[in-house]
Amino acid sequence: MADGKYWNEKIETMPTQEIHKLQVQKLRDQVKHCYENSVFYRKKFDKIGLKPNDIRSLDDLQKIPFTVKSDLRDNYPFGMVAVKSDDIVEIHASSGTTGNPIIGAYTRSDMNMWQELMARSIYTVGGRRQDVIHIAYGYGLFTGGLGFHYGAQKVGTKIVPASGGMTQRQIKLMKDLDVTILACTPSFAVFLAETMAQEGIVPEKDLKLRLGMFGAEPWSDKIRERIEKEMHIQAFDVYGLTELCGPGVSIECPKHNGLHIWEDNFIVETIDPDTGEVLNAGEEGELVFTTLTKTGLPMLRYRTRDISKINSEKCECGRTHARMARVTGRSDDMLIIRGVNVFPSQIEYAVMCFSELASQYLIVLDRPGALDTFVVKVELSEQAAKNPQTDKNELKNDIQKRIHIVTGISADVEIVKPGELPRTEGKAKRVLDLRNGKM
Ligand code: DLL
Repeated sequence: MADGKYWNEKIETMPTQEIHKLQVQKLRDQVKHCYENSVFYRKKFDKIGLKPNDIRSLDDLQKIPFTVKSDLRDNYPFGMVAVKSDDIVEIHASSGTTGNPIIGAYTRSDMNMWQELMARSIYTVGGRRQDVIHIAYGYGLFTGGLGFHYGAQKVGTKIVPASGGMTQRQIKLMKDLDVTILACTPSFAVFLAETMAQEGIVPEKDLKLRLGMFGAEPWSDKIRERIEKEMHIQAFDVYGLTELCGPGVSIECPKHNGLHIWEDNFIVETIDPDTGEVLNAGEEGELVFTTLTKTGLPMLRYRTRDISKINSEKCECGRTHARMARVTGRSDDMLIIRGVNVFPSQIEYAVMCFSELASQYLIVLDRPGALDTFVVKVELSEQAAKNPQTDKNELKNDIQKRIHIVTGISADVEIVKPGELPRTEGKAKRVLDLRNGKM
């Protein structure tokens, strides 16, 4: 149990040169582990004649080919795993581009590492044993709920595992249980704040809330200001992905000048998303992570598709671990709708099995209030339009159910007449995202 300013002062404030030395040692072990235990990595290395011993410095990292989301999809579920099946103790998942989810398979030591990183993250924002944390990230396959839960257990806070939904009840619990930390997506935080205002709750009077840990989707400083003002709290950005562990990859400190990446567990690079060329610190590009301590499903040079930039200077908070700027976007077509990752190809997969529909579809996203609206417009086929037996209401319900099964979230389906959706001459435009600038 930590006390003082840092969870692990030695590691968090370690001089950069020493962190790099530690990273090289761990990188060599991680590469050896991958080569010796994962058929996937061994094949990848053998194909270009690379041996684990060729990786002796951080610069050598560039010799290793990138790992991408489709590698996980193609090797679903356990083709990339680097331990015996019995050593996997927990599995999480997020959306893949097609029917297969992206799996995170963790060993006991991976779970310990994740818990430690989440504990450090909660501690960094000021969370302590005396706090009461309300976790309104979804529990289950999504890493948000349980990731925070494990970290909070290690810090020793009182945990309210609220998960998603039932907004009014969540607010009541926050009030009655003297909740001091709120952990959820930033859009749900805005929604909670709006609902509190409608219910006449004055956070600074009625609640003990003081900190918020928000992530899993992009948000802006404008939204931070709004949440901080409306909830009377300090808000922190938290970043992570299932493939690396879940939340706990990086965390904003009280200086609010970037998110510290836990460099004793990850090496970060930024690359040009088009050419793959490695960029210098400070240049904006796609984040690429290499895990240093993972045993179940290690990731060597994993392309996240998240766009950001890195600042390696020591932070005023005393931590030396490099900081990433807020994620500003993605270099692929993945959409994050109400905190859930959704690929347009999943919608295509869901709607194309209905013979009553033509092949055009359009996803329309908006954010009129705090939460995203998600509409899928589909076109009736000429044949179905002419057929008096076609029951549009039944069809709409069936499509909505199907989309929910495939993506895990609810969409509003609108069935339009044949030929009504816009056609383009070049690449089909499948997404109309009107949320930009609203968050
Ligand atoms: O979203 C893990 C997480 C849970 C992070 C709770 C923070 C809090 P996935 O479902 O695998 O994991 O989605 C990962 O979400 O590649 C980013 O595109 C996006 N993302 C995550 N955190 C942030 C953030 C969790 N703070 C994908 N800002 C990532 C912007 C974020 N985007």
